[in-house]
Amino acid sequence: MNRSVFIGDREYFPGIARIQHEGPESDNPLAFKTYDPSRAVGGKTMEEHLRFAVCYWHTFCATGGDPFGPGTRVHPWAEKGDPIDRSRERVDAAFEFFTKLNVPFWCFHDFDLASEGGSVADSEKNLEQMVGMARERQDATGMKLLWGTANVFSHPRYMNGASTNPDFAVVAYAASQVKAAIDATVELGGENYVFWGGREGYACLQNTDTRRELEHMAMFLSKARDYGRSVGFKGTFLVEPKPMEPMKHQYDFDALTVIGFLRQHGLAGDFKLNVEANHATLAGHAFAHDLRMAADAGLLGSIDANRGDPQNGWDTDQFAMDLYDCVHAMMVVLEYGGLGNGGLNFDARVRRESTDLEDLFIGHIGAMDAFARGLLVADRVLADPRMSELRYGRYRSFDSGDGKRFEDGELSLGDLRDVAAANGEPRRRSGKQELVENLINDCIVTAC
Ligand code: XUL
Ligand code: CO
Repeated sequence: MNRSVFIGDREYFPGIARIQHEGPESDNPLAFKTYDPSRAVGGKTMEEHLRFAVCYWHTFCATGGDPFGPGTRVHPWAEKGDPIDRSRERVDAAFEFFTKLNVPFWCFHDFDLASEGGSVADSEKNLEQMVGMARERQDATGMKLLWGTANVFSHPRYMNGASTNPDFAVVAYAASQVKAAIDATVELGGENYVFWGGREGYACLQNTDTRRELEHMAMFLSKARDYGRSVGFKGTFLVEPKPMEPMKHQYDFDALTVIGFLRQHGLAGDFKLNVEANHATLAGHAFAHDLRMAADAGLLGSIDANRGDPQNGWDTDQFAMDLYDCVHAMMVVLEYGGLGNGGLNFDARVRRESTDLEDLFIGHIGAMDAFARGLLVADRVLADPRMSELRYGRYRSFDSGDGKRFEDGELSLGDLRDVAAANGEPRRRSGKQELVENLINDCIVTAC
């Protein structure tokens, strides 16, 4: 792919050239040690397996503010007084960053790409203008859109929810945004469209009609799906589970909750899941657990790659540097047959204390290397016949005889009792967890 390094009037990351693969011996913090886009792993290149995406909001909009203090990073693309000028400069900075980092995809919310206007029509106009500019930059650089979405959680009007708001006027307003964001996603050739229900939940159970709100959420998603299909969106709609924050309880609690909801409302044909690591851990699960639940249901769509911090029970959105997390995640992805038209979006932000612009690169490079290592290790682990024996061999008693008849629904509870009486006390079979863990550790050494 032929990509120029920067295409606007100004270079926003001077002194940083295109990030190259320099191999494990390199001590250059602005080089990949493991991620090599063209390296083949099991019949596909690393770029094809990992399908990395940079998110617009954390990387180009957020400056490090937290509930106790303002931002700490100064963005040279946010200096202009006029919001439209700022949006335009941000697009240039973003496409320079994408190109230098050498990622194939990006993701956005409507109002991190454009500024919100004073009316529905003004907001639509602002978004259309910025989509036009992003489209030109995509064409010039070869970048592709992994997904678009609408921010229907930040504005005060959404304080009680968007599609689940008790006030119909707010539900309709949210629909106007989702419609425009779907149009933008189609215009930019987006492969997916995401719904993260940031305020779809409640702060107080006693003042909430949960039954009605959940029905409204299903109706809203169905109408969004119908609209998307009517304007030619052929990609996948994704719901991103999260159990809480900002609300006390969010309806899209975790992967299994969302799977049940999609199936209950006949949405599972068009919708899949966008599983985010830090959301899974907030729900009390491992990242790989939620990935596995989505994969088992055939509904793993895409990934928001990040991590939390066990000492800090909120959504810290740190870059995914934990190698075990990446290995365990890639084991699920590879067994699933890959991410299809999904990808690995870095829904992650550098720390408030990381104030150099190069830290934006360093965070992404580290996580891209961590997932590349995860891919190599997972590929090695899954190719080891001991691993499949340790996992699937445990269930061999269901492959024939009474075990098979049980799976086929042919044995009653009484039949099962008779089998138990005839067999006597079952022999203990070791789960061999330590052996599984040792095997993965050995592969970490041999595969990287
Ligand atoms: C918030 C979050 C969002 C969604 C998109 O926790 O993950 O950025 O990914 O709205
Ligand atoms: Co996310």
